[in-house]
Amino acid sequence: MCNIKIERKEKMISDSNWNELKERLKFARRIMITTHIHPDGDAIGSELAMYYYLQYLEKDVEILNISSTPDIYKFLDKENVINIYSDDDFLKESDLIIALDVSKYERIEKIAKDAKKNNIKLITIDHHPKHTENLFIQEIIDTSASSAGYLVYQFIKKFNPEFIDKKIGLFLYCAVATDTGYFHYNNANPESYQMACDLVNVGVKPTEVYEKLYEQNSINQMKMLGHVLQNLHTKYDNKLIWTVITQELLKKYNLSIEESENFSDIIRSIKNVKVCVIFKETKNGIISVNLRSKDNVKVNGIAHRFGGGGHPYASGIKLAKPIEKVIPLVVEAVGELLKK
Ligand SMILES: [Mn+2]
Repeated sequence: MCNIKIERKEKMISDSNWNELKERLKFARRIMITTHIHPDGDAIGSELAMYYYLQYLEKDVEILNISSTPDIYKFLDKENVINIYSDDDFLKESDLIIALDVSKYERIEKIAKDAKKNNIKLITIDHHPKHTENLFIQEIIDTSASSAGYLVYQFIKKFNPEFIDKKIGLFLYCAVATDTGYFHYNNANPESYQMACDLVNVGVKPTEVYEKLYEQNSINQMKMLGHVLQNLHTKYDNKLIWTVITQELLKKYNLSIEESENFSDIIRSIKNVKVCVIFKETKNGIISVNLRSKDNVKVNGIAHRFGGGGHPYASGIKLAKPIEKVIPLVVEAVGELLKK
């Protein structure tokens, strides 16, 4: 047991927050769970843990998402309980909607609009910074938490620790593991290791999970990565490395944009690089800018400046401008950041 007190950057979620949520659940019969568009491992893992927990509490519960589950996370949803939100039938009859890993209601798109229209209470459990304008009646937000999964874990552990078994442990482990880059990003705090330790104790197998999450690349993904690595651009003494993924390139290798998701991890591994940027051309022509950084260089300021968002070391921007205009804007902004 580690007895060192952990200094929190911000006030932790208090017991009263969790009690308030528990109280709301008590009076809710039907509950809808959702997460942001293009869900990641934290989103899917958190949803599944919460889903089975609410079932355990004998609630009528469904997971309805805006986007489909990425292939890489499908192994988690063995019983196919995650569905796409297509109409408001279930929503309309819900007493509560719990959004996980969502701080901005726009990220649940139509669900936010339909919840408002039907007057359904929305709650969020998240680790992204708060947004001022919001629809949530309760925001359980802790930006010092590694992941939404960590918060869901805290909640379940507080009221029903016996419920966290190997099955639930896997969901929670994947949530925290994916959001911390398998425990090596800056948000991999002592609590995430403590949580991982608890989950390994209930039977989660880190080696198996790693293989499922990170060793599933296709030959074409590796070939396209080869192309991307051949075409890296460097600036500011290699402190910035950037590359471009076009629709043409994706077509050539028969890949979707999501299948290039983990490329930034590989690029980030270059010695002395501080910021790594991938410019991705989406199908509708919008440029998605993926910013990753290390060594205390925080890129979320740049993301905010261009209307994007995210975490200090992993943020994103979407710009409806031609790529040749987007690149110099971002490259210059990174240059200013690195001068500081
Ligand atoms: Mn997350």
